Amino acid sequence: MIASVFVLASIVIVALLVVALVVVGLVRRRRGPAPVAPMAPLPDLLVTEIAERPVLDEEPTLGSRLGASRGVFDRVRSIAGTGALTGEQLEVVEEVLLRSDVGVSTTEVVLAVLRRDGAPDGVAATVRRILRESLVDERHVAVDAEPGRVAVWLFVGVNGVGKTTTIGKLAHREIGAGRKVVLAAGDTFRAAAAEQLTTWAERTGADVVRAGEGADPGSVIHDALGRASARGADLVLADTAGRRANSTNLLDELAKVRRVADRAPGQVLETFMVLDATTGQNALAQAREFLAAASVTGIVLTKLDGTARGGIVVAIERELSIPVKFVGVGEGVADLIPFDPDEFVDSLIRA
Ligand SMILES: Nc1nc2c(ncn2[C@@H]2O[C@H](COP(=O)(O)OP(=O)(O)OP(=O)(O)O)[C@@H](O)[C@H]2O)c(=O)[nH]1
Ligand SMILES: [Mg+2]
Repeated sequence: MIASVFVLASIVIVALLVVALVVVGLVRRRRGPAPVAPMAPLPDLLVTEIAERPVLDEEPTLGSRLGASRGVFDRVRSIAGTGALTGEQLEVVEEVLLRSDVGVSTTEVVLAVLRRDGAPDGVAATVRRILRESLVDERHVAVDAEPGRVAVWLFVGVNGVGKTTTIGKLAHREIGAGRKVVLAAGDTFRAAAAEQLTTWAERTGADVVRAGEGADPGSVIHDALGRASARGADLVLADTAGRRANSTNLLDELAKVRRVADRAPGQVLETFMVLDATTGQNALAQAREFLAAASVTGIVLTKLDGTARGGIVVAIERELSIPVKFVGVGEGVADLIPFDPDEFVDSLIRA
């Protein structure tokens, strides 16, 4: 009898202990994890160059994708006051501008103005104003061909800069605007290029004309124009190769492709030079090579989401006098934005 009372009591005690443990566990979980000691602050240089993570499921805006480039300007934003600048402050401005890749000449202009006038509206406002003045105002994108002809946009640039991806994004955009679009796989250097373009055509609802590896790019463009006019399409987006297999000059070939594309029924309205922003000043050197041969009408600057060197836009427009018409801010189909100079300088510098 006593033994069974003892066993019963033990079972009750064990049960109570288990219940108590469960309750304590639940309360702990509600309170969240134990607090973690705060991390030591990062050194200045790192803080300024950390990109804000883009919000990928929203329509991109320049502001939301320019985090790394904006970070570079933190040190300019933090210069308080509105009078003359100290030598040290001028050095900070110079360093920031060069780091953001706006280029030496624009940097010198900014420093000269700050030395001469001080910063009556604040340093950031002065820098913003001068960068904005370095950007062109006219950046119209031509899309309406003469009656009976088909508009052609040609895409040129060295390999890997983002030509094919940009064509896919623009097809999406123009089809969304109600246009009928044909893609011409003029990069016949490797078979995968036509495959990649075909995938974009399927994704966006564009038509695509392609030929085998090594085919003549001119004849692909010619066929695409035939298809476009037979089907009443509004726009042909023509891809080109960024390199050549043999000694044939790439620029000569581009000139030839352009001649074919501009022959009726085709009419070349835009020749976009695609540049990769992450290559900074190298992009500028590349552009100079292409300019003469390809009659470039606009620049598409890709990968602005992945660089702290967004200031390269300023260098490009100032040095080349060719407008940046679109910027790539990610790998998705919607990640292409018509370039707006006011929004751009605000995204970089405004407090
Ligand atoms: N983050 C980011 N990546 C991009 C952007 N544009 C293109 N890319 C990526 O860059 C890489 C090269 O893009 P492609 O479109 O194949 O470049 P391409 O100029 O056609 O290259 P070739 O055909 O080899 O001459 C791909 O991985 C793209 O997803 C952009 O705006 N942002
Ligand atoms: Mg390509």
